[in-house]
Amino acid sequence: MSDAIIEATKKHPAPEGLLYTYGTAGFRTKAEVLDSVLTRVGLIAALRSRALKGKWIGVMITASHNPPEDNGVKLVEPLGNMLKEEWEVLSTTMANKATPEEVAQYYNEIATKYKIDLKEPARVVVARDTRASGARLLGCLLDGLKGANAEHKDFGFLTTPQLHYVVRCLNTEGTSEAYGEPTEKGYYEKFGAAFKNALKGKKPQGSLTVDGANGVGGPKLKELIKYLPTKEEGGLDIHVVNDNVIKPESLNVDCGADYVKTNQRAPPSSKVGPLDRCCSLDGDADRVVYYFKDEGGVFRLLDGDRIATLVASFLGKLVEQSGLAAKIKIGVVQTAYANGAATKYVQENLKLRVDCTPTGVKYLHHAAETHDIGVYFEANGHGTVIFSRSTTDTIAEHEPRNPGQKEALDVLRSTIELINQAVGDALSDLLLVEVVLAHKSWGPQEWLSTYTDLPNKLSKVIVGDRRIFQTTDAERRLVKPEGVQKKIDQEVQKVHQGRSFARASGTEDAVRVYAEALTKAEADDLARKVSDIVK
Ligand code: 16G
Ligand code: ZN
Repeated sequence: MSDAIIEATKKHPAPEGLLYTYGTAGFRTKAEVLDSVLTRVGLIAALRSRALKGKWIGVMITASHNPPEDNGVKLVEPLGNMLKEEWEVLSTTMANKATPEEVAQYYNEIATKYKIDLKEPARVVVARDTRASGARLLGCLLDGLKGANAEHKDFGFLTTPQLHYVVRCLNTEGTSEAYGEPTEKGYYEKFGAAFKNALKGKKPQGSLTVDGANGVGGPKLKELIKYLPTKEEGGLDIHVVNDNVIKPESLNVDCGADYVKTNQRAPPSSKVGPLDRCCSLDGDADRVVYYFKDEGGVFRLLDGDRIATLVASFLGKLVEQSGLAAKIKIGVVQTAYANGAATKYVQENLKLRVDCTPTGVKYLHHAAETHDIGVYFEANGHGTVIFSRSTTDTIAEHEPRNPGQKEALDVLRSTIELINQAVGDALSDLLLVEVVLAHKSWGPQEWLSTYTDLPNKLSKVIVGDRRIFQTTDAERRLVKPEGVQKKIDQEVQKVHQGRSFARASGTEDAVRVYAEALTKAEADDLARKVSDIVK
């Protein structure tokens, strides 16, 4: 097999002098320097599958919300989770091997070290977003898979969460944990049916305008709509905008979840009226944020924190109304970017526990797994809800004592079906939000009025070497460079309800500074002061 690996690697030589890292979002950088990485990811995926005795491993080619000229790749574990951390390190080492011979040697070293039987089958399922570089990079990946003699299924264009879904389905097919049909159609059927059942006759008010970021999410949502009840059937009136995937250079440009969240404004192309619900997906449709114009025409954002609070309160009520409150506890997981007002609302109004973890889905997901029901969302709109095995069983086996309990239990069960538990999924999340709003008979204004966000500011600071910034306490405090945290603390104390932190980005060569305070002026000022300190 070594010869085949050497051949494959030779076709896509690694550029000199570049250092690749498998970070929080896999490998992600300019697409033009990713060929060698893709081939090697193919080899790693094959090894990972063989290590798991031929379980299906996913490979997604995407750079999410990054600009059109970027691309990236990440690996998906058999149940649809993020790649095991140990394997992130192996991937990084593999990507940085200089010669084809070293690559082949390292392949065998991994096999020896992890006692991987190279005669085991290797099965890999691949998909990509709509970036122009995707087809070329797919070719590089397939060369790697061929070199490792791996079997593969190519699903063409999918959203990242759809790929996670397919991977989970393939590995659970025919078991008691079967997740669904391992096809794109299976995805639409599952979530379409769950949406209808979870609505349980409640009709969504008004319409929803969805900005697809000119990425893969737009066409996939249009497909999903075919499986949803129509407006006439009591369903949702959805308008898809920014769904131009024919022009890949428009991906994430002046639209999409990241644009809306970072700039705290609607895409300039938005034409909706006051109180019309809108949401934006990111380039691979694993994030969603909501927003609307209030009656005074002012832009209002309903971000990941808002989705988390909305969903946690809804599930809390359903659990209680089903007669399960004594058996099932809900926990909410956030990162340091969660608005202080959101954290306070969950703790004081919803009376639920809040955990804070470092940025990155794997940390949040892991923390959410410690709860019966774990609701996790990043403020940027990435998140989902996960139910422990025993909680799922408890809900499935529970016998309602009266019609009220039965009603709540039915909705709870369909809501579980509607949630993509493998990973945060913009399409599933938006259907979930719509179900909650329909049940509560809420428009965006009612949703917004549950609490008032503290004004905040997020800044990006370019520094000489971001690796010197080391954090503790879920990234809320700096331990290095020495003395910097003390200076930040001094500035924070000067403003009302101030909070601020600085952390090295995991996806860009920069340090991010977050600040919040009682007034916008104070938040902006605090962000500026802290940026000056870390510069
Ligand atoms: C990655 C993470 C996302 C996080 C973002 C932060 C995953 C799948 N994605 O996109 O959760 O919010 O990085 O970026 O974990 P930053 O480190 O540049 O701030
Ligand atoms: Zn994304």
